[in-house]
Amino acid sequence: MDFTQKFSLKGKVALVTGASYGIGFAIATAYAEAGATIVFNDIKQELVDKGVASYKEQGIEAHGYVCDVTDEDQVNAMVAKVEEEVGVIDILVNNAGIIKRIPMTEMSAKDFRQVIDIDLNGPFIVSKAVIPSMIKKGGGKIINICSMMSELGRETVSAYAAAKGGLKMLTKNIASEYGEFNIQCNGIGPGYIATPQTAPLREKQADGSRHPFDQFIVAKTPAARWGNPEDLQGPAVFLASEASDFVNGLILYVDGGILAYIGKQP
Ligand code: NAP
Ligand code: GCO
Repeated sequence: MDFTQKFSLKGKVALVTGASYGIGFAIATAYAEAGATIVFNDIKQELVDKGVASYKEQGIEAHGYVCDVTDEDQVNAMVAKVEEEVGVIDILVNNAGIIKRIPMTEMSAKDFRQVIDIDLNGPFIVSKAVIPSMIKKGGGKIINICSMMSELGRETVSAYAAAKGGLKMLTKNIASEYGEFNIQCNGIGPGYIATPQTAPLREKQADGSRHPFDQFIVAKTPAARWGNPEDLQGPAVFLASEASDFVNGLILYVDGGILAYIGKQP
């Protein structure tokens, strides 16, 4: 048998949430290249339209839907529409997410709740919506986009770390509860990736020097660079494919070695 066929996604329907651009877009384009039909959502029609156009530029006929992952009615309606118009979802990537960088004691409960709602409740709502059809179909793959902050804290990201830590455990619980139905649920923990979400951390300073955080992260990363969304494509295809059918409840950190490294002696 051609072993590489185990990494094929031919004939599969993949929903990647919040995938008009950024990490979700990179993962979806890799899935399309591996043979999957791409479905994605965003909260604004204009972004869905932009996303469809971006996929088209890559030669991909993606199906875009307006849906806020925190709204259970919208999610259930979207999943029903996808099943009718495209097919049962075989692969779900819970990618949609936000971050608010505010010192905890200055953060409103409203802001804290919004991050938890999108980054943790969203994946719960969307997973709950797709699992019944996955069970009927004989199995499926769920990949949750976790974070370094699923393991580490830092100043100003209390809500995000709480959400991503919770998402790590939701991943393990879905794996535990639905493994017997041939559903594998795993996470990807990206390191620091160059996307719009981290752009503020890489902004050039007034004097043209690199942002202090940019310098900090490069020093903390054994690979000595920021990650690119494309660095996540191989791990994402692996976790969506038959090649990972006995992998369940894993958080696969794709971080250039940050979590392994104590840091250079000053
Ligand atoms: P991004 O560039 O900010 O993109 C986030 C996407 O999620 C956008 O398309 C956004 O749509 C969408 N979204 C936000 N709220 C939503 C909602 N309620 N319903 C549906 N879609 C929603 O972020 P990214 O860097 O690509 O990150 C993607 C995922 O990876 C996130 O979960 C993030 O936490 C995680 N992550 C990122 C990094 C990194 O270094 N970049 C590292 C680890 C983990 P709008 O444009 O309409 O807001
Ligand atoms: C931050 C960054 C990180 C990254 C990512 C790291 O402010 O520390 O935004 O949280 O987004 O989650 O894995």
